[in-house]
Amino acid sequence: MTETRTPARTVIMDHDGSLDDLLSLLLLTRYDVDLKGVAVTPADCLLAPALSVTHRILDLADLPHVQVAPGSLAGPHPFPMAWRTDALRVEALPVLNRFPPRARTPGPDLPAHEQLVKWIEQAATPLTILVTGPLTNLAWCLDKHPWLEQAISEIVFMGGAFDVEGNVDEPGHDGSAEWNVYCDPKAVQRVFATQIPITLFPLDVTNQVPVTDEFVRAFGAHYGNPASDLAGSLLAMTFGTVETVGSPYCCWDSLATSYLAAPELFTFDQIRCDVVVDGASEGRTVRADDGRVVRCAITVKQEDFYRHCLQLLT
Ligand code: AGV
Ligand code: CA
Repeated sequence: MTETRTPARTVIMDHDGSLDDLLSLLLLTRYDVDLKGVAVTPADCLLAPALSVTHRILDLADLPHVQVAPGSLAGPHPFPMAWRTDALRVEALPVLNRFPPRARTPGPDLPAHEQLVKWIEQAATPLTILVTGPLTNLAWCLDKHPWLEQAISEIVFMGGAFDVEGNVDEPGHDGSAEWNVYCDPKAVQRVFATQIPITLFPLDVTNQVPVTDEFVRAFGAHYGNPASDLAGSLLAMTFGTVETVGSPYCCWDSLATSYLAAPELFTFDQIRCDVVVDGASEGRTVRADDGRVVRCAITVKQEDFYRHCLQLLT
């Protein structure tokens, strides 16, 4: 008798194409999850190369049937262009150009926010939605079709900053916000207004996993393995962030993603929080007694996280 294996979760990913989002997608393809679709939001990326890279990563993982939807909505605060061009360089990496892109069945080509509605409606089991960029698409869905709330069992979101500095360095801003929230604070407010369980990975926990020299170079020992070469290349391209931005590139999104396969790496607290939607602290996440309860990652076993990535990607 053949054994039928039920994947632990059905997942939709909504990413925004930065190096770390792409590493996260690669990680996700190695997990025992049923990946229903991938939305690409033109936030921390240029849409065209980020879409192309998304397809190429799914090809590399032998998942060419997974649907990909191009985002057409963007939050009010665009990401710095110097960051958004990363996907252009990734798209040209030899490891993603070994073969021409695989043939795909032509899809309905709906924009990501509309496709998200379809994916959620079609899902037979409650979904996990992993968001590693702004919450723009998901907020639109929940606003236009509030009943979709019932079909979502968990939102896993990389965003926010509570007891640490933010990473927004823009004129007139006080620096207290994290970029995924700052890009579209009202989207976060809309998602917070639902009853859907949210598991949050703010800078407080992602600061614990900077991209270290040792972590990046460990991929060298596996040279020739495509997934490892891609992961090592994505991570190597993060170098220079300390010199240009003043703080290290961290495994922001990949940390949130790893929770789907390795929740035991984390400790969590239930916290009540809110988001500031205007003024100099726009996009700041704050603790608030009357705020919405989220399950917030507090600590991570750092070395176990790096080991987890290396094991899955080599
Ligand atoms: O704030 C972290 C989010 C994550 O989703 N992104 C990067 C990750 O994809 C924005 C960001 C903050 N600092 C950055 C960022 C940097 N130095 N380069 C590129 N993106
Ligand atoms: Ca991101």
